[in-house]
Amino acid sequence: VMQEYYKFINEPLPYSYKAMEPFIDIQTMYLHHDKHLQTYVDNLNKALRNYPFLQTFTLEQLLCNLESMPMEIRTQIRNNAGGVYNHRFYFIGLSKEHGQRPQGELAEAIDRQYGSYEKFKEEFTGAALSVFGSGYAWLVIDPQGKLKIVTTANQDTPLAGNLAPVLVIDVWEHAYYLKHFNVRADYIKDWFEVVNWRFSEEQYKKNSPQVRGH
Ligand code: MN3
Repeated sequence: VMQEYYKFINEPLPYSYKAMEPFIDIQTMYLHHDKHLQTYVDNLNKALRNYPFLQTFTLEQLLCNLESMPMEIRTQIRNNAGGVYNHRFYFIGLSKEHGQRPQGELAEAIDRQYGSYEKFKEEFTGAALSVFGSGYAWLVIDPQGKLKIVTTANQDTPLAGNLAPVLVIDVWEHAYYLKHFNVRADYIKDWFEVVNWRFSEEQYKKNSPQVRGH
């Protein structure tokens, strides 16, 4: 049986490129998905080309086991599996139903942890603004089941730190420069209008130890 050398594919967006207008422009969505993310997919496949065993791994398995990846491709896996994972999470985390707010158990947890959605937004915005250079801001669940806001650099993921992602914003300049230029704060404000809180709540329920009955 031939090995599957090009395992990872760039899954199409679950909405049209223009679905985030006027908050995120059509050209940015197209370039971000079809060019930037595609490059990570291609480079990940290239990195794994001579490692048939690793081609059976999921993105999560690659990223949670970076320390045991072959030295000569470890950095490529970190950057490119990370790039694919982070971008998929980011794109699935956007919705064409604009103006959503946190709901259900996640909304309750946010209120408990941050006082209110507005206060959470302030804190999350501060974290997203604080990312120096390229990276992401995340809402995650820590191993104790507590919500936490963290930032990651480049294409690092929270997975390696045993943190389960709930929400992410990509603050690499390619995510906003065409529309918002250098004003990251404006992009963050617009991004909040297109967050897929339904997806985030699913992640929360899936990963919250309390909900799992621990
Ligand atoms: Mn990006």
